[in-house]
Amino acid sequence: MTKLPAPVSRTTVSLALIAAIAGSLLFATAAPAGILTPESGGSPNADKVESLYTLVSLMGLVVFLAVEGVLFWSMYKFKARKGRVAAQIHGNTRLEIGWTVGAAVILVFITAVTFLELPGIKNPARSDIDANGQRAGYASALYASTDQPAPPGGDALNIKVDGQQYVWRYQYPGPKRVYSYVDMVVPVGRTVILDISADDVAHSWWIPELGGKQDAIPGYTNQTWFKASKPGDFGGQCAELCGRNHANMIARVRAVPFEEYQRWYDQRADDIKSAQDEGARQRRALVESEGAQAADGGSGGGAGGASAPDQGN
Ligand SMILES: [Cu+2]
Repeated sequence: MTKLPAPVSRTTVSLALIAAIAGSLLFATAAPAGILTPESGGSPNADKVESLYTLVSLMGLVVFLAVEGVLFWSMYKFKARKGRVAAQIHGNTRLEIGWTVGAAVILVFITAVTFLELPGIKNPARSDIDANGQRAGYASALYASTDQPAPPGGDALNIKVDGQQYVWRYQYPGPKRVYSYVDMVVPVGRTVILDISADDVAHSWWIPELGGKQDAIPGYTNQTWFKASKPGDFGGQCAELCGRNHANMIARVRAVPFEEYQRWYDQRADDIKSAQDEGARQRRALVESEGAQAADGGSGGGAGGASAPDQGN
């Protein structure tokens, strides 16, 4: 008879489980996401999300410590002894009024800070620089109101974000035809408004340090915004399970000084233009050579089969 392996003790299993959970948290670099509070520091809206979160969490912590404190103190102070019967007390008007009012005060506080912070999260902030990279005039401060969707003065860089299985595509405004994939390049200090949509299935735009998530849904356009407050790379990830390659659908926002953005924009426009010219040249050559073959009585499909591929995008 074969001998069965010795049973594993419960302690060993629990220790192994704890080690596995701790290990996966430690080594999944993106998972801690700021560990205690949401990631922030890249854009004013992300900062406001973080401060709102911190305020409410601190409040929760105070309540938690108070409740647990009273619980443990009571457990110690009034612990049962043999033969003792616990006093059966019912209804203490002062206590009941006390914790009802206390809970109401907490809710009022949470409501107040939420309504104070929400406009700064929802409404785009004023651009620091205008479309030419000049420091924006603050003379139009009269337009600043807390509930308007467009940034004060309507001055922003409007980028179209398009989710596709499994890549993000960005279309930039301006006189030239400029688009890019995965990496979005933006000037520091300029409010960026994103028009987010999708081509195929639902995706979700998410760069944690630059603010909240926004769904990318085919046929709909959702908006969100950010204003990079410093140069740097801000990484993100599609936040809606969109298919087998969802995990590879990363995004990155590269915030650069305005002059660098302008250089990148011009260079990118030139690259796209020359790639399209080259594509058009090759298509012409193909059609011509197939035409020549057909004239020679070649057995190839002839011009009928030479449909030029779509030049879009
Ligand atoms: Cu996706």
